[in-house]
Amino acid sequence: MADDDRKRKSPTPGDPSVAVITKTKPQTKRPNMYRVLILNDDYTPMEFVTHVLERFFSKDHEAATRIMLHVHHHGIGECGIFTYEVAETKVTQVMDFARKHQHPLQCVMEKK
Ligand code: TYC
Repeated sequence: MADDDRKRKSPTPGDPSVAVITKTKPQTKRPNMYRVLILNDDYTPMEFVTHVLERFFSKDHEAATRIMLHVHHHGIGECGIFTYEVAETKVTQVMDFARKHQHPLQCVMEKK
């Protein structure tokens, strides 16, 4: 090959004179987040709801009482925001716990 040709041609893969720079894309994708909500009803005792918020959502007694009263007055309220699997687990835990104690408390998740 003529010298002029070699300069114009793309370097051959594997040519030890060629440095390969691998650009890694920063992984900045945030996961989808889900709101876990509890619904008001006429039968579940207030103390039970407060206990649920302390037990499954790590709220202190004051925060749990505030959320419970918000739900009591407004019909619905937020327990927390989680990734899909965590939100799903919380909903199942609350529903199982309410059923076990024969309370009609409802807990749902919604995409943010
Ligand atoms: N409304 C219920 C009562 O008066 C209390 C309650 C609060 C129930 C919040 C559910 O998510 C709830 N006993």
